[in-house]
Amino acid sequence: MDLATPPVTSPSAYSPSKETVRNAHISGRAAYDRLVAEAEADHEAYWARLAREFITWKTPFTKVLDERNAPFFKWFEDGTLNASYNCLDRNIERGLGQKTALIFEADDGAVTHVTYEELLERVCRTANALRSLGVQKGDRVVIYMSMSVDGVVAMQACARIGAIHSVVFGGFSSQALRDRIADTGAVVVLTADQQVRGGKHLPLKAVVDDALALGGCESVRNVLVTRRTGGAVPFTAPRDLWMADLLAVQPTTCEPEWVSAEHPLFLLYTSGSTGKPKGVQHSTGGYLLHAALTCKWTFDLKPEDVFWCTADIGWVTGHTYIAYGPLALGATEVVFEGVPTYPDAGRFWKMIQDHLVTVFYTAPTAIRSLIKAAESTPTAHPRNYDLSSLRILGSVGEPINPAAWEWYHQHIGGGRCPIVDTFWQTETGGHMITPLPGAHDLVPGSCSLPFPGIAADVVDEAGNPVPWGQGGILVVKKPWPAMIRNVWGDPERYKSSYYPQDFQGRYYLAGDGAIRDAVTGNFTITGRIDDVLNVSGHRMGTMEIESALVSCTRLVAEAAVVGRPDDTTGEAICAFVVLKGTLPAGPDAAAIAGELRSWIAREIGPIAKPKDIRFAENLPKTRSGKIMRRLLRSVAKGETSTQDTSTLENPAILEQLGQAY
Ligand code: 6R9
Repeated sequence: MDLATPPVTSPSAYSPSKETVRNAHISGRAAYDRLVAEAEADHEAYWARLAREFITWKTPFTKVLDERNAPFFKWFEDGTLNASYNCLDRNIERGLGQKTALIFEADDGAVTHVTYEELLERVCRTANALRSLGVQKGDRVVIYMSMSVDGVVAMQACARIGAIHSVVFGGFSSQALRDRIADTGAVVVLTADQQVRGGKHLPLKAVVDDALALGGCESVRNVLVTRRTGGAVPFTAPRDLWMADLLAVQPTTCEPEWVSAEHPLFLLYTSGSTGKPKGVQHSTGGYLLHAALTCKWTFDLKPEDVFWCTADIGWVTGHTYIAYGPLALGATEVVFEGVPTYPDAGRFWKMIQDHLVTVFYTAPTAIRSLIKAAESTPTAHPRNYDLSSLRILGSVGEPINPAAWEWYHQHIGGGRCPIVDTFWQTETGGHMITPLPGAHDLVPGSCSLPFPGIAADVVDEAGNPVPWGQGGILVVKKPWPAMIRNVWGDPERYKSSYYPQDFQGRYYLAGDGAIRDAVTGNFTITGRIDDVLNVSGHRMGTMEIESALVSCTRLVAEAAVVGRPDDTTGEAICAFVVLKGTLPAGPDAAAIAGELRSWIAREIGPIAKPKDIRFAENLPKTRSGKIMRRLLRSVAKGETSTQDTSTLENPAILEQLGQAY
């Protein structure tokens, strides 16, 4: 290294190799700059060009962006298309019928290859089955399934007939499932008898039954059940139907429903800072465009690649980068049913080796836990596996800390694979700020620069740009095709959450803070600026967990929930609880904490269980009665607070709150 000319900013920047640059779709920084300039010169023309290139339209659009009813933007509205046609038939017409679309690896290691032709046939039969039950364009279908070929088929089948799917993560409880079914007004629920994770059989159909029994789901006419384990499940005729019986009598082709580009493709529930989860509504045309485009440019996806995104179809990453993006490009992708630590923590590395994965996309929380495992169990170390097929690595869901980045780069990528740290959200549909492997220098901890055509910036509370080097609020200044269209059934909430009056409704508010590097302009995301927690890459509202706690009326009088930093999960949930009875201590407190954790698992799902539960006779409040969350956050971190506590009614509670169960 030439010490005479030290780099001005990022001392640990990695430049892409000449070969990576030469072969990349977006080859070199100048190519990136040209795209950015093209979008800046004419935002609509830029997106229209790509929409014509990436999507096969039944009827071409004549108008690109409609801003008349801003912030309810419309893109390509008079164009018609079908998402499933674009992901399946179109590839077969291009001669890819025999190409493997999905490499499915089950929990027990059994592998199934599904070609594009086979996938199309399964999708058509399922689509016909839905139609035979009267499911029509615009009807909502809830999918409560685990990672499986059937899960992807279910999503594509809905798209084929213009039904709006809403996938609910298989780890959510019956209560959470009920809330989502009721909010969507779904007519059909697709599920499986059971799911298999880490060698264990876990219920799915039984949870659906419980959810429907909770009431409010009268819109549901049928529950279609796929057999996964063959385990005994409750069955209520004529509402419940076995999928296999229905499929056996269906034709193998199915005419797609051609829909407007603005027709909703899916709803996906995600946590906000207040109230219940919001049903994020996505469009068909704009969403599919960004899914395909970002798959191609961010992952530099080529026909010979084997792509593996480890996300679950219950999250947006599994929608864009499993169910739609790779298929829209005619790629081969791995779909994995199980968990990274079963049968041991070498599972991911073995699968990369076995399936010759070239592009691997996972979450920092998985990397951090596998680092720990590799350090404690030598046999699970990636050095035991041949990972030379890898070409590009990706990260998503939360900030990746530089130490995890370096380990990922060195031990998984062999020091040669660029890491794309992709910042985006359920609401954005696809990548927003991310390196492109052949265009950007990589700086661990930074997601680099906006995807071409995404007008991301950092502003202050009044909406004025802040200078590079100063932290602020992340906004997007122009609409983009894949953006959220609405909060299902609640347009006011859409407006107030994403286009707040703080910025005169001009900018999309992401809900994250960010800072741009003083010299390069690279973005670093500094975390949520609202009451949303990110635990292992899963978004959760503190209010949601609080209301679940206080709904345990037998025990809980009051509760406050905050996040605190955690080495493995990024953030951990810390709950402060005032009980109805006397303040417990020792084993009594531990037992009640255990009870409350099970309660949360039942109300929301195991992912929402607080890591710490702390009991006190009271919560710290301001004179006006507001819970002092900032104080609770420092208590949760174990900091000795320098904050003013003179307003506390009972300072002794601070000591009580220090004890975690
Ligand atoms: C795709 C997804 C969105 C929130 C987002 C932000 C955090 C996601 C990130 C990241 C830093 C990254 N986030 N990717 N933070 N760097 N590369 O995760 O969607 O579940 O809606 O979460 O996750 O805080 O606002 P979603």
